Amino acid sequence: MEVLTQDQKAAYDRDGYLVLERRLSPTQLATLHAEIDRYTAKARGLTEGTEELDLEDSHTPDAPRVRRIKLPHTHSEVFRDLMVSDTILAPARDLIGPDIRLHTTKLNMKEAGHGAAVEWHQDFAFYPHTNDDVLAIGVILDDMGPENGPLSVFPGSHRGPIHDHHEGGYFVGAMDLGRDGYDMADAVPLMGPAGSISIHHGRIVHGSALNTSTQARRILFYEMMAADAWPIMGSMTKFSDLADYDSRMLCGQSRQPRLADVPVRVPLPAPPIGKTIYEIQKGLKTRAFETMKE
Ligand SMILES: O=C(O)CCC(=O)C(=O)O
Repeated sequence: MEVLTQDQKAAYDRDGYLVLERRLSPTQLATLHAEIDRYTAKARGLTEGTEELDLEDSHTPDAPRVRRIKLPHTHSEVFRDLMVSDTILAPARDLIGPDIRLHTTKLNMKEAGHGAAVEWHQDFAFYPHTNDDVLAIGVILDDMGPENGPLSVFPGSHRGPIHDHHEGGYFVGAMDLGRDGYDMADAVPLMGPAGSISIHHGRIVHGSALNTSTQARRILFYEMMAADAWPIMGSMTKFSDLADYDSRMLCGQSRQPRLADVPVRVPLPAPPIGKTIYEIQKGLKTRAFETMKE
């Protein structure tokens, strides 16, 4: 083990998540915050999202509202450098081994007063793989409390089925908690001071509410998997060829696929609208979380 204790690893295996408090220094945090400001300044005047920025439905050119910085590692050295640092990769290696491939990155903003909810889902429903050594590391960029829309998880749900994320004949990227036997009261919010790190398993059921508080809740996700977990048909893992796929190695070496006995559902037919989870989940008729009333 590089940074985690055996107890932390056992807790992750049992519960499907971990929170590691205060892993980033105040200087690192300040650098990340400044980099975010550089991006959000670009939103003023925009009438629609760009390659870099996904905008809230309530965004206007004069009152800019950024929902997500898309694929930040592809256009920002600050976010890329953190991704390949031991701050991120050492705990990942402790959990899924030395050979790791990137799935994607995103910085979900959830600004004070309006940051969008994300409906309950399992990441593995969006990107089924040949085994489930798949996880997401969240860099918590603002103090995360119960009021500002923390990511919440159902402990142990990563050991259960992959639930149906379809509605109206399409993949809508969200499940129905009641139908699938969950009680919202059992969800655990992953909270901690800014600079902490959350880790959640690719199969864990998770979601987060609208941020109605006066505090921002920004979190930077690095999603990755063991290099021997290969995407299966329909997985929203985008690559053009093997060279492109292998260029996503974060550490160690590329591996041949390893097949494990894991539950899988195929996220097809593809959603009729959009590419981001916010757009895909618009296909849902009944939402668990309140949306902005504007
Ligand atoms: O930002 C959040 O609270 C949840 C994000 C998430 O689960 C996702 O983007 O897949």
